[in-house]
Amino acid sequence: MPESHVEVKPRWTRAAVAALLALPFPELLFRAQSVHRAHFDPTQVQISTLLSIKTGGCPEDCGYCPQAAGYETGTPASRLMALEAVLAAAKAAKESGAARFCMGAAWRSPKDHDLDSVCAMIEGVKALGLETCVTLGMLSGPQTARLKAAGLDYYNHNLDTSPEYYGKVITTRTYQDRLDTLTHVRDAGINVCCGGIIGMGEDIDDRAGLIATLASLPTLPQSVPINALVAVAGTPLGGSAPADTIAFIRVIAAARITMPTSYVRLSAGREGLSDEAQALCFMAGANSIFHGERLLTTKNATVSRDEALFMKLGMRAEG
Ligand code: SAM
Ligand code: DTB
Ligand code: SF4
Repeated sequence: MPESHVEVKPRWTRAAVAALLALPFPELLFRAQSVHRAHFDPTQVQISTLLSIKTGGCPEDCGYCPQAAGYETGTPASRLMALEAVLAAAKAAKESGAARFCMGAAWRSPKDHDLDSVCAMIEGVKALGLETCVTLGMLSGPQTARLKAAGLDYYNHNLDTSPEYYGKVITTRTYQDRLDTLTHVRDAGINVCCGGIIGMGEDIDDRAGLIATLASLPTLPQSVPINALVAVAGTPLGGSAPADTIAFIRVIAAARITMPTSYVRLSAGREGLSDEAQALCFMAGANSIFHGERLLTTKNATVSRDEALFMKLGMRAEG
């Protein structure tokens, strides 16, 4: 039987997650904090830094993405970066406190000769004493084996939203394609980083569907990025109103409760959150961030603001 047809028994139903999302906010946060403290030190935050190693010109049509070739977003397409430039960025990230270095490429899926270059980057970044993560689009089984052999620690591949809402955002690859890539990554023994985006016009039921699907994967993703949409002019979702902040924090809390041992990353969209909102995200169970002035193509919260926030909150980088 093909892997994609293996039946998965949900550990969390959509209805159970929807019930969590509908809890009174103090009750939801208490439950999330209780789960968080049973598994993690609530004062510690895992720090990852992103680098776009191949930007723009992507053939996919993800409605949120400034790197899709089909949208006029003013994001110039570039070729794969040179190894030396990637290693210089990784060294700077380490000096700025990152424990993990995440490299992203605007590909539908990597070509085998691209993987030669990416494997050299993984080996070089690891040699600097950093954990490695890449996000390169869809992968086959043999490709995941190559990445594993290069020493890759994490692969990021998001489900983005619920199975039902997905087709309203992306048409060039299916939800099942994404689940299949996640299966290859898991089977290769690479840690899975998989999450989604809030604020794309989805309803509460879609948010519950995303979290229930993530929490029902055959093994929990080790890392769960929860992104708030960064609305980029020129993309189909460029005119979206920001997601309600309390609703966003509710999704973080639901991710924490349903995936107790996973790192939950407060990801894209952090720049637009107040210090108070970020503090509530941490209290709801977020324990990882992207640190550094840029995400892939858009601005992140600044390094100096993060340092000041951690100081005010008495929180610190893990490790
Ligand atoms: N091309 C690869 C792929 O999509 O599989 C890897 C890079 S892609 C940019 C990685 C993830 O970034 C997407 O799956 C999406 O969840 C997130 N992302 C992209 N643009 C975003 C935006 N404008 N706001 C929030 N998250 C975004
Ligand atoms: C993830 O979930 N968020 C990151 C990372 N995985 C690759 C990407 C966010 C991208 C935001 C838009 C941009 O900067 O291009
Ligand atoms: Fe391409 Fe990834 Fe952007 Fe989709 S999210 S358009 S696959 S770079």
